[in-house]
Amino acid sequence: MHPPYRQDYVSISLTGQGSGGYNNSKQWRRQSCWRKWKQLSRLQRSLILFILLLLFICGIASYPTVTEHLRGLTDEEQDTDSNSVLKPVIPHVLPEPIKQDHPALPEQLSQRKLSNRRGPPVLQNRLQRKGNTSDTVAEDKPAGDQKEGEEEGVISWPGVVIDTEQATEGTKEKEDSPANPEAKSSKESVSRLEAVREAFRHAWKGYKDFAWGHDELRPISKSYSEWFGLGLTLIDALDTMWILGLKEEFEEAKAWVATELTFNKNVDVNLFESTIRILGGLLSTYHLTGDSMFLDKAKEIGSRLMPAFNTPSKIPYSDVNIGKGTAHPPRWTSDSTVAEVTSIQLEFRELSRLTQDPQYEAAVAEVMNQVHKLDGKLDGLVPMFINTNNGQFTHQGIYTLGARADSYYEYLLKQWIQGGKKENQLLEDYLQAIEGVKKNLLQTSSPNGLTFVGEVSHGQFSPKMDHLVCFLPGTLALGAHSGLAADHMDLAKQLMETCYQMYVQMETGLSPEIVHFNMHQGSTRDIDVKLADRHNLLRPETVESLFYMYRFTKDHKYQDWGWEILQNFNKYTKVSSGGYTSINNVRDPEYPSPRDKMESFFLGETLKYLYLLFSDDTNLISLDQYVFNTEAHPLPVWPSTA
Ligand code: DMJ
Repeated sequence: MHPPYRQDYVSISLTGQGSGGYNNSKQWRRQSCWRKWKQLSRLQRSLILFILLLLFICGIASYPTVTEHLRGLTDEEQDTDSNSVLKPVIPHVLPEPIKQDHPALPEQLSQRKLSNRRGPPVLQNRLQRKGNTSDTVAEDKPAGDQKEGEEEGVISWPGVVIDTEQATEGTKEKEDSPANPEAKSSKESVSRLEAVREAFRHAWKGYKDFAWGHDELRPISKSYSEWFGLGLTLIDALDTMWILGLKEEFEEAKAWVATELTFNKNVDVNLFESTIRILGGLLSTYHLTGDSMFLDKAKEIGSRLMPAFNTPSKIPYSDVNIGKGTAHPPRWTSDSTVAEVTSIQLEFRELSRLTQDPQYEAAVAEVMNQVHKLDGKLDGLVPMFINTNNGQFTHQGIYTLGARADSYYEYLLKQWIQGGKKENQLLEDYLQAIEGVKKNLLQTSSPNGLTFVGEVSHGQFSPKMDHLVCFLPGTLALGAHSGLAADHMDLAKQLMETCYQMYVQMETGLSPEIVHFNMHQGSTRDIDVKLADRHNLLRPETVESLFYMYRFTKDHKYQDWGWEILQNFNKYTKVSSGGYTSINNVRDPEYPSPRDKMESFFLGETLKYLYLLFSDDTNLISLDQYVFNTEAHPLPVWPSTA
């Protein structure tokens, strides 16, 4: 009986060797099974068939339950997936609960959910939708619009990955409760405040990891750049951390200032930049914290800057060597910039008040008095340069509210406010200048009639406007709030809309450095941008003005506009390893081209103003008690002595 079996066995063993025996083995298993089946009795076979049939019937009966269960599992998995979509690319940008020790935030702040809205902002023209504030929430392309091969949430270029995941993106839709608009508004405000804190932490992480104690972070190359070698970003950011309630970060920075910051250095610093950022930052932090260490440091840098005023005209030089105590103009000229010599007054006046040493105030007041009397203005508008030898304006004939003149106008009003609205000369110069703007620089664009501030060059009007000019709506609004003509507020509203359009009409939703407005009938678009002007340096002026406009009008559209801008900073300028970078091209959302620099004013100004914009607490730096210097450092309005 057994030989065939043995024969099979032998045959399989032999053919299986070295000839890919899988088929033979399978065949053998099939034959062997069949043979075994044949060897079973009829009863045994019937029993097996019956059991198989029974199993089959049970299987059919339980199918719906099983599929239901399986569907449930699948849905759960999908939920998990969508939750994972909600998570930002980098875990460290997840929002943390607000710390309870923040002086200005309510305790009930909760952890914010993140949304999965993605994609470049739609190029929008809000002009068609004026008055509808709900329209101002950014619209994103549907997910299906994403280009093939485009990795969601990340823009890459050689050596760089910028995190475009929207850590700040709209939680609004999910959290809104139509039944309770007040709760909605407060929830929204809390989540936006937290988003700014998150942006700050992310920027600070980059600075801490790669640039600690240096002037500026270079987030792409994970390094730093030095300008004055004085920890510029750290000092500029001190009061922002205090205002945002980031106490841990603040304490670390304070320890650095106390132990590492020294001004006895053989280094040339720019008088204006070091006054508004370092002196202003230290004075403001002293006022907010009451810690005299900051005042001591302020006194030291203030006194080391004083040699700048030792010029034949008393108009200060642009540069000072704070170690040697010498000063000089730039190598190529003996001129200083008008905005620079007239935008150091708030800080030096405050230093005199605090130290009871009049020399600081006297030096900067002399500059204002001279500029007040100078020939060469156009209806209160000043040229861009002033000579340090003869004290006269030079390169006359060009009038702008942009670079090199901007903060002259801002400081006329703010000094008047700082001093208790008594110094009439400052007020008169301010009012005359605003009339000069209206008469000479104000125009409207075509086709949509945007009001803008252009420039005059030797009698010729140019429809060019720097982003820097966007400080003006805020300053006009502050003036109107301080009792000046109501039509200043009307102009502020129009210019605010224009500055917002400078963002909205760009493909990244971020403004370029300079725009040109079309004025000819038949133009198809209001704004043109030259190739060389397409960069964005993370500047603050528009969000600064949005803050003033919201404080004074309580119109939520200004908060919504700021929210869009923050989201676009997160989308196009946030660097995954920490920090934010200025970019070269606001018109190319696919390749905004990073410049590898985070300016100190991004932390000193931009994020601070965004935070204050989203806060409904008008006592958080009350505009009746504080005046912001041009680097967003709040200094007190002097108490009345009358
Ligand atoms: C800042 O340093 C100040 O706001 C200055 O007045 C203008 N330039 C930058 C910000 O853009």
